[in-house]
Amino acid sequence: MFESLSTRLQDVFKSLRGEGRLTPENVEVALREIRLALLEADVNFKVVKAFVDRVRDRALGEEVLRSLSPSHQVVKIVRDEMVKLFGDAEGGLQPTSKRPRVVLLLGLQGAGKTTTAGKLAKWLSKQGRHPLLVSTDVKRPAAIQQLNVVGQQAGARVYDPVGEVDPVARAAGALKEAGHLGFDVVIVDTAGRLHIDDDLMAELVAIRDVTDPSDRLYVADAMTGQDAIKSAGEFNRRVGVTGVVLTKLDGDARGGAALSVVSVVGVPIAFVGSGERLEDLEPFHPERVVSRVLGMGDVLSLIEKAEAAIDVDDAARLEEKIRANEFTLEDFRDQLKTIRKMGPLEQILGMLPGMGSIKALTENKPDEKQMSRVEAIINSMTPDERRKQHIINGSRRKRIAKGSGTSVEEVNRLLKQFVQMQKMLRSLGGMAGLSGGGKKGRRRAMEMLRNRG
Ligand SMILES: Nc1nc2c(ncn2[C@@H]2O[C@H](COP(=O)(O)OP(=O)(O)OP(=O)(O)O)[C@@H](O)[C@H]2O)c(=O)[nH]1
Ligand SMILES: [Mg+2]
Repeated sequence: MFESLSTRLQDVFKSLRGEGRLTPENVEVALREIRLALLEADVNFKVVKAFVDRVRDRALGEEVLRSLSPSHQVVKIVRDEMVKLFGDAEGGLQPTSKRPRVVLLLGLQGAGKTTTAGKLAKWLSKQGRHPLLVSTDVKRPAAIQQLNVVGQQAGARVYDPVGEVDPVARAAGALKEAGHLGFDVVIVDTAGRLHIDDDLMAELVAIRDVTDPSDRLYVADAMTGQDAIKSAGEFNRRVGVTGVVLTKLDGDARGGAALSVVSVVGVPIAFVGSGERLEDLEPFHPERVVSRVLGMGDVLSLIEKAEAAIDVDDAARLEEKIRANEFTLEDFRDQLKTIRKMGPLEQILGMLPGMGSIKALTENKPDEKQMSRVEAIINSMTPDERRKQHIINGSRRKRIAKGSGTSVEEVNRLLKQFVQMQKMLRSLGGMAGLSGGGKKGRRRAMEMLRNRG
């Protein structure tokens, strides 16, 4: 459902990455686009404003613009802030030692409470728990029967004392029954209303007081617009909400309103429902959903790895060397080491979205062994040879090949590649110097260098 939001944000990121250097101006342009994308997805305007302000504060912070990849950093900030927007807490139920624990489901008519009751029962049973269901919806004639059917589908027991029409007595009875029969969870389904009214709220408060639920889940239909925020706030004020269940995520709703519920009401998303079947419920994982919305695969963990492996000062020193044409075989070896510090090459490439499917890559996997051999060759050289590779004549090549357990051909190949690389770096450094915008050119050189691994 977050598809169009997702597409728009990804476009913003793409153009950000195209910028060699990040300035307050192009951050501002990106922020404007992000703001529009969120508003278009029906996210509450106050939530959007606060979000954009937070991203701006952090993005313009000094350490971001100084970092190795400012645009990636901005993407990361947007990701972090979005996770916060989604509630910044892993979903599921609250920890409690109470037995039986009680889960109370609240919400407007048709939001999906009864369906969610069945889904939860199924989810809990799968984890070896023993849920007991009870309906307190005595207003709508078929409501109790509906829960009976759902319970049967979920293979869970439903407490249904025939003739008992008092919602509070039904809930209290279920609790007692659970205690007698050893059920460890009681799921209480409640009546919905088209609009919030005092009768309903009083009824819910009474049920809450008699059952003392550890989880009071507000069930929100993702399809509802901004109204959902108002009623969620009202339920929270009157009954107290511990978590949100977002339902109907399989629909084509823009979903922003439901998201705003989390920020405005200040409670995390506990579960998401994405279909009518009882299997269609899962605990909410903000990070995963955000990654999906932002379409970044595991790129962020790749960036984190790179940032961890590459020392900013080392990188600056290296840039300086490249500019002064002093890039040696020793530096080359250090670069290789850095790349290897990030983990197996295959794994690194696998983290890039779309890379796994590129045929050439699967057929022509980067060769870890090859990298070790290159390192071994360089290690077999004397310090002098590493700094001035032109002194490496025929007999030295033979010695290096022998010392590294490789062949003269391999040593030749490496030296040839290295000379080509030096030439390329030199021309890039020269270009950068001429254009005056040296930083951009050097950065590009660094990127190419890193890409060579
Ligand atoms: N597509 C889709 N439909 C859902 C989902 N959850 C619930 N529904 C459907 O939404 C409708 C209402 O669901 P209920 O569970 O009866 O909602 P309720 O909140 O109990 O409604 P009341 O008891 O009348 O207040 C049903 O047709 C469900 O099948 C979902 O995640 N996806
Ligand atoms: Mg219902």
